[in-house]
Amino acid sequence: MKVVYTEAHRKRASKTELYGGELVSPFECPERMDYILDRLNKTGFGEVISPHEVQSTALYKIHDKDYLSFLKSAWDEWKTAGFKGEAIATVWQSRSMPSSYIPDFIEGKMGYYCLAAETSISNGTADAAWESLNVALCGAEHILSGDVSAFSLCRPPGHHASNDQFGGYCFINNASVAAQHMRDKGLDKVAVLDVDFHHGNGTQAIFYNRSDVLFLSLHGDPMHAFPHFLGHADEVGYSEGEGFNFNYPMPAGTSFSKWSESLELALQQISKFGADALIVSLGVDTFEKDPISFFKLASDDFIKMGARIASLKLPTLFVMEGGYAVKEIGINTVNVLMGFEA
Ligand code: OKP
Ligand code: ZN
Repeated sequence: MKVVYTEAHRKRASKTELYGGELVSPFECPERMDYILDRLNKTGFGEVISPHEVQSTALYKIHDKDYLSFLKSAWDEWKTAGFKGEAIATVWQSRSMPSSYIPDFIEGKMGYYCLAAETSISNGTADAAWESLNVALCGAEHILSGDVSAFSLCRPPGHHASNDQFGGYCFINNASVAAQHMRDKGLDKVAVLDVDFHHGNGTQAIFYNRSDVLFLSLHGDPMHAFPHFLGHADEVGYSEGEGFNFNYPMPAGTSFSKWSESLELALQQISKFGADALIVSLGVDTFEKDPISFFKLASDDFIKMGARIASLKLPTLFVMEGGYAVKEIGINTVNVLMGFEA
């Protein structure tokens, strides 16, 4: 399987994450990629290739044009305002402030275009986000040209980013744009299966009223886990999209035997849908030692996960999302891919 990767992810080098009332070093760090590459090298798995620049209009169908401009200028505007630290949102249009104006000043714009305050914007963030998108699109191109599988080693991740909001370490929804690109290039039906520990709220919101892209997410119950405000089982899609969105929230302590019951239900839905291709939003933060999550998957379980996904026999693009047990992230990620190929 080809593994698409670029060193340009290092431009995403934020120093601060607001966590438990403190500014800490971000869980979503560049070293994550080093451990995955190291494991690929050690096992000899896959063929690591650099992305070529993919021409696509899919980005503009998934994300709001003004949001994309905001991402590009946010850091400069923040510095111009004279702030000393990294750009962090602090104020939101809450239930009690129902106006329809988008603020002019960067502090207001941050709240408008942000969905969670842990994610700081700093120098290079937008560049890295665009490079990460290109990695996803390049993987999609390989699937479109006939490869049975590919792995887009994206960083920063994407599944929390919606049409016009960043957060949860995500800026551009890589998996969603890849799905749109596949649709634009002639595939009729694409399924996105999100196995990251966190609900893929961005992807869900993007495709919520569409029947051409099926979205399914297995995740920690949002009553107890980020993103807290989406991901319940009764969110089934809207209008045209009704019946094309499936959530499988699970409680703390969920082990692979329980988790895989949800996976089987999701796989049945994907078969029934008749997808032409599958995109897997691959987060390995379901791992038992993940520092910010509460499932109990063991390293060997990721092999079984990959094998079960392969049973669909669909062209499959893996797109990297989360996973914060940095020392084990390589083993767990490559285990999924190896299980898939076996
Ligand atoms: C991004 B991805 C935990 C706080 C979590 C943000 C998590 C973002 C996860 N107490 N804050 O889905 O892996
Ligand atoms: Zn996650």
